[in-house]
Parts: sequence; structure tokens; C-alpha cells
Amino acid sequence: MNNIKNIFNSFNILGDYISSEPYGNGHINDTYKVFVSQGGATIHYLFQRINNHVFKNPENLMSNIERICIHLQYKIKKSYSQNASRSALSLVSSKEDKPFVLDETGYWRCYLFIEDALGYDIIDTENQAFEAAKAFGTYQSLLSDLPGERLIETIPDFHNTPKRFQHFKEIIRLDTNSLADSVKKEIDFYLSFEKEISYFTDRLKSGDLPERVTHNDTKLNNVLLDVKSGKAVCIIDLDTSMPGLAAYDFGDLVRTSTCFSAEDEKDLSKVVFQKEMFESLITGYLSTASSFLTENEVKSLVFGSILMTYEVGMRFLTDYLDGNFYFKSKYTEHNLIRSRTQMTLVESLLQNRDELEEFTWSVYENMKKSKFCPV
Ligand code: ADP
Ligand code: GN1
Ligand code: MG
Repeated sequence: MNNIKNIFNSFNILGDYISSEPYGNGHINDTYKVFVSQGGATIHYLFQRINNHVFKNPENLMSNIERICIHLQYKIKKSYSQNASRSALSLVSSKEDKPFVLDETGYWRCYLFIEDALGYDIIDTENQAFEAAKAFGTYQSLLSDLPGERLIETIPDFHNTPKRFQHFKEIIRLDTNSLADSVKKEIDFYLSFEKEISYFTDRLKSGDLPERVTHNDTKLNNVLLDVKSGKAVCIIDLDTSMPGLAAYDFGDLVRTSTCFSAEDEKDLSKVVFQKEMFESLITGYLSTASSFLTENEVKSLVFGSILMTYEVGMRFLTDYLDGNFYFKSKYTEHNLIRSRTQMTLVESLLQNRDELEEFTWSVYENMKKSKFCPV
């Protein structure tokens, strides 16, 4: 951890470095909780080394994040009497007044540590689902008037499912690790969706669905919930906040919040879709998003859940075939196991699709009615 101490010295932090430890379960960046003595009290900061294999231009990425953090802080301070430094991420600048520090190991950033709040890998209660979804709706709403130029696409075509599909097919064709024969069932499953994969790219192009500033990586553990009250505190992991569709965000949250099993559960009999979690998610999300979503967007949310689950599952399988270069993994088959849970979830979502769409529409209509006819 000597390196972290050096990095610490390059940020504009008052106080003395005590120690640091790896933190959280993210699949992408290297994250550390850093303990600092400040005037006799121990306080914490969150340090991250940005994954430069995944993010090709960390300086552009940090310029997006800086704009977003400043805007969120400004709007939260202006409209709510809340603790803004706990409700939105705050970047600590470097001694050179930059939002990052570059050393021989890569780009580092530092955030204020959000205390007494946790990101959960597995959903537990309907209240958590409601709170998380409500918070992502608020996030989209707060960023709807982000001033300045269109945000930079930190990973171009991140949710371009047809491009992901082409890449998947190319990796199967190359089959550099000679694994394709052993996972034929999984490959066939993901290939069988070819007709569905351009649903969002087509509608984005035709203008049926509007581009918005979205988060694009809304897994449940990317929203911190207060450990005591369970209320949503802060949206984190802003690396992929950029132009996108509302359904991407709602969809990825459904993917990660409607099963009581882990993303890497080996026993697929435990991967069971929980309808009441979906109901809490849609109710929470529409409580903050129904005021700005178009009807077409509302109608796209259930399919967004299916396609986002499919897309990530296909990405896991692609990474497995390719030699596990992208997602952090603990054993060789880790990404294969992850791709299987996503297959099971896609199947359950498809089975429930009509009912979920009807439920979504009824919640939306009720919210619209109660808005126009307040009791
Ligand atoms: P990754 O991109 O690798 O997923 P994240 O930005 O999601 O990295 O961070 C990893 C974990 O660190 C999160 O799941 C969360 O538990 C924790 N975390 C991130 N930022 C903060 C913060 N500012 N305060 C407290 N915990 C944080
Ligand atoms: C990654 O960074 P993290 O763990 O929140 C990935 C997401 C995937 C997710 C799957 C930048 O999210 O796209 O959906 O893993 N993030 C990136 O768990 O690729
Ligand atoms: Mg994360």
C-alpha cells in the first residue's frame, strides 16, 4: 500500500495518511478506503485507480465526472435542504488542481467517502428496490439540464447491442482458447436473439426514444443505501454516465435487483425472478421519472430489462471465450457462470413480459391520474 501513500500525498487532502484497504466488489476499477488523521479525528477517503484497459481516455472520463459532480452538488444544494456532500459524489482535486493524479500505475481519483451507507450485491427487501429505482430516476432528472456540450462517450457503443453481438460472433469465430465447443448451449442461447438485438439502436435512430444523460451501469451496488434508514443516499460509479436511454438504466437495475441470488450463483435453481421486486422497482422509478418520460419510453422499460440482462450475459460469455480480460474474475469459469445466471433471468423475464408490461402501464397511468386530480 506504499503506492497509495504516495498517491495520497499528491491529492489536496489536509491531514496525515494512516492506512488503506481494498474496498467494495466492483468488477472494473481498483478501489481503496483510505484512513486519514485530521485534527485528531480519523476520516476516510475513497481512492480509485481507473481501469485503463476498459477506459481508453481517463482524462475525458474525469472531465465528464467533474461536470456531473459539480452539477449534482449545485442542484441538490439549491433544491433540497439535504447534506449535498453525502447525496452526490464530491471529487477531491490534486495538488496540481486536477480531478486526478497520474503515476506510473495509471490514473487515480479521490472522492469523499460516503459514510454509513452501503451498496448491496443482492437485493433483500422491496424497500431497497423502491429506494434504488427512485434514486436512479432522480439522477436522470437532475442531469436533464446538465449545461455544456454533450457528454463524451467514455466507452463508445457501450449499449449498442448489435455491435456487442458482432463482437461476440467474432470471438466465437476466432475461438482462441478452444472453448466454443464446450459451451455450445450457452452460445446458441445468445445467438438465438439476433432478431431482437437492434430494438433500442433502431428506436434511438428513428427518434422514437429520446437520448438522455443516463448512468448506464445501474447495478444495485452502484447506489449507496443508508445503513440505518435504508433510504437511498448517493449514486456512485459514474464512469459510464453519458448519453443513453432511460430503459438502459431501468433495465440494468431490474437485472440486478429481482433475484435473491448472486450474479455468480452456480446453482441455477436459486436464480428465481421475484415479481414483487420488479413491482417495487417500477413504482420507485416512476415516482421520480414519470414526470419526464415519454409514453414510448415507459413502454420500453420491460424490454430494456430483458435486453440489458441479455447484453451483459453475452458480454460475460464473450469475456470467458476471450480469456477473461475485461471483468475481474476469481476463477477461470467465473464469467461463464455469470453468463448462465443471466440466461436464466432472461428466460424468466420473457415468461413474465406481458404481465410486467401491463403492471408498468397501470402504475404509470395511476401516477399520471393522481397528478392531474390531486386528492
Ligand atoms: P467499479 O467501477 O469497480 O464497480 P465503484 O465505483 O462501483 O467501482 O466502487 C466500488 C465500490 O466502492 C462500490 O460498490 C461501493 O461499495 C464503494 N464506493 C464507491 N465510491 C464510494 C464512496 N464515495 N463512498 C463510499 N463507498 C464508495
Ligand atoms: C461492470 O463496474 P461495475 O462492477 O459496477 C460493468 C457493467 C456490467 C457489470 C456486470 C464499465 O459494472 O457494464 O453490467 O460489471 N461496467 C463496465 O456486473 O463495463
Ligand atoms: Mg460499481
